[in-house]
Amino acid sequence: MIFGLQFMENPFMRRALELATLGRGWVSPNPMVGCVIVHDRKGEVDIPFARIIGEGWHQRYGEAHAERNAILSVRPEDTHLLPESTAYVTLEPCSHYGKQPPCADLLIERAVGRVVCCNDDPNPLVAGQGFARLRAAGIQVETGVMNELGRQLNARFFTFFEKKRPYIILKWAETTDGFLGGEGSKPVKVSGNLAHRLVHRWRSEEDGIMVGTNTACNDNPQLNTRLWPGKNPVRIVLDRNLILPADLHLFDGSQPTIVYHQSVNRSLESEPEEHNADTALFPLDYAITPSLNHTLQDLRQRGIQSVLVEGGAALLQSFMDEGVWDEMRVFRSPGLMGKGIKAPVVQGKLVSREQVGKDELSIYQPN
Ligand code: AOF
Ligand code: ZN
Repeated sequence: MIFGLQFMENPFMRRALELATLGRGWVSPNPMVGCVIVHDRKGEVDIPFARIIGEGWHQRYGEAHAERNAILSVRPEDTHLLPESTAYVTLEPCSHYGKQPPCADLLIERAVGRVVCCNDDPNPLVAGQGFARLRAAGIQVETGVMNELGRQLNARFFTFFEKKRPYIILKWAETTDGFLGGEGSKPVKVSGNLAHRLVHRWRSEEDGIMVGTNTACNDNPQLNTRLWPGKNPVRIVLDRNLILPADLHLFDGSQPTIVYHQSVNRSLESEPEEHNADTALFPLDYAITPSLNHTLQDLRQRGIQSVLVEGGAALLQSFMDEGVWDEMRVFRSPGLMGKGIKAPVVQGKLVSREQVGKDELSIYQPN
């Protein structure tokens, strides 16, 4: 790889990255992928004279990959230009039969002249074989272009394969004097309406949302995306001794819900009530895991690539203590509580800060 290639701006790759983001919230556990096909005589023409002849992105899980959508978008009168064109793809074209046929084969079949990518695919089903197949067919291949932005875009996908656990986002709202909840068991609203809505958007972007026993019990959260048009994540609740009452929203069967516990005898009291047979309900899934790490491994086995941890304080702290987190999203809200449950002390480096209604949102990443 040429030095500095990973940061160098390329307008076509920038466009492909932009297209990829349109799949956010809809493609997981697949990565977001974009593809731009440029008639540039295989990179010989200066960029100002090159012309985009096709564009596409991976839109929905299970549906066509980015490369196929880009190829399909090329007008019939332009298809003869493919051998003189470069496909800018944000990820190595796949080489396996999954829900879709291999993109590498399609690019070979349509005789695309050159393929340029941001990242190699860490999925062991692909991992270099896509590039090998293209090269074997005589297609020029370059990778590592805007590599850093590609990794940021699919941080969940890369974390899942490289760290072998889901991507973890810790989220909470605290008052100016550093409390995230009151003294009693009654829930206290800390952040404002706009922040609330943003959290629902975040929920639609992750595979799972996790809460601990106290939060499940005191706040009785629904953990859905009713304030945002998006898919509902899997609900994950840690209920070590299976003490949560069956009438909580969490157990209403409206979304897939996993209950992690350490109780060998699953108590009958914790079974949900019989539901109305007319509605399609998800059965609760109970799993015994002795530690946080085991819980994460179980989630990995289930293909859950990212988890938004919504509290409470003890659960958030345990992720920090174990050093398993990738982002912290903290709302700081005006107002003082004086006493109550102390918010965790933030760690890591500040990567962004912005105002969301009356609340200030700060995002941190590990050092
Ligand atoms: C690509 N282009 O747009 C995407 C790729 O089950 P499948 O067939 O949808 O394959 C999923 C895997 O394919 C996924 O884990 C990742 O390795 C790759 N995703 N590859 O060439 C795309 N979304
Ligand atoms: Zn593919």
